[in-house]
Amino acid sequence: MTTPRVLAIVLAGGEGKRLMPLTADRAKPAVPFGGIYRLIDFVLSNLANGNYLQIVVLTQYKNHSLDRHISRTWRLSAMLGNYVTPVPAQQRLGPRWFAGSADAIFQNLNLIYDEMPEHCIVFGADHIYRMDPRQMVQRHVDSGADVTVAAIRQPLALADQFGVIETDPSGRRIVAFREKPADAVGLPDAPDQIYASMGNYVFRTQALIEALREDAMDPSSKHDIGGNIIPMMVKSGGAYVYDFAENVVPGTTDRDRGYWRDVGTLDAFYEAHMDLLPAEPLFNLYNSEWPIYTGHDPLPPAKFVHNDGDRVGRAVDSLVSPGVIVAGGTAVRSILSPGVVLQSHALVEDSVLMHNVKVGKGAIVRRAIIDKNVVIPDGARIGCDLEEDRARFAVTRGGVVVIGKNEVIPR
Ligand code: ADQ
Repeated sequence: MTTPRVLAIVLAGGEGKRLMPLTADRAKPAVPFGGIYRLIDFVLSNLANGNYLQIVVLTQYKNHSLDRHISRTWRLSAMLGNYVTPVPAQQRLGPRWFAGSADAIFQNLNLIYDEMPEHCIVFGADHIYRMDPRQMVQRHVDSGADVTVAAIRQPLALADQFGVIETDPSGRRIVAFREKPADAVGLPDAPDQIYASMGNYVFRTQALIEALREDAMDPSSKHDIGGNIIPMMVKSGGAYVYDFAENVVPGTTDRDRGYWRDVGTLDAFYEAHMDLLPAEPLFNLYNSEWPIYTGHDPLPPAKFVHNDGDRVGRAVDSLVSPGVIVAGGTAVRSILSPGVVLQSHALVEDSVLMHNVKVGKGAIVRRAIIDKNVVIPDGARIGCDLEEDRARFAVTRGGVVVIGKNEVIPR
């Protein structure tokens, strides 16, 4: 079997408005996840585990922490011709930013010409999942498609958040693709479900270049892959679907196979964290056959100690990162990121605490996402009275309190 030459392009320029305040000063793919990771680590790990090691990451908004994370963590062997390169918007074609995801690739066509791959993988950067991309590329090559779109069944109620796919009776060829329709109908065999695009595509390079050029000349286009490029390719008959349910990833079980979450909203982001916690998690970070890679500062091990001589710190059903000190406090069903400190009698339940959050003595934190460096004063109550919290913080529709990075909470 010959392996085709493939260049991977990761779209990481999304603004992530719906994740505010977590995206106030970082790009969505740089948002921390699961204690020690950032969102972009998941797509990059899937590509690296699949042995796709020439990767460009197109960035745009607030890309500082994203660029730093990629260049510090994702250093592949240049000697072997491997790379993960962050490419910020450079206004190469005049004084304008990327108009949309298609324009982002169009403005960087030189990167494709440099490699002249036979196929281009184009994947989004803000999903939590494991996927072996080789299986999708193989299907794409076998079918001779111009583009292959990865798809997964999702609830009909969420249709307006996704590209919705209709196939021919064989289930392989796409006959209609509508980006975020307000009037989608369910699938014939499951009226409450739709077939959603995962925002992951494999293109025949030549077909991609031609489509981008045609799109660039259309003044009415939004220059969006889901909104413009895929519908164009559907019209010309060259768009096929790859059903994610067929993807088999080493080390997954019946419980976590096929897990995929778009964490574009705060509630989805919170729920995806809770999926990590059960003894048999819905997404298993401990699958060493398909590791999720990341990088972080060298930190000492987490420690659990008595404080005030009365009470030992403990954490149950929780993920505890290096550098955490639980000094007499208690964490239940929570994620503690590096550098978190819980003081005596502090109680943290069902919460996500990002780097260096300090929870003072006797403070209670419930159903909350607390971004980096926030200090919760002694005795504070967060998530205990949502009316009170709404006056001070962001509270999601699902009732999760969200406190932004460096926010100062008055005593
Ligand atoms: P969305 O996620 O809403 O839908 P979009 O906001 O374009 O689409 O983001 C897609 C990816 O492209 C993200 O990784 C984002 O960071 C990146 N991106 C967005 N604008 C960019 C730009 N100007 N430059 C570089 N990168 C950019 C998409 C598809 C849907 C599909 C869902 C699945 O359009 O069809 O159903 O993903 O989550």
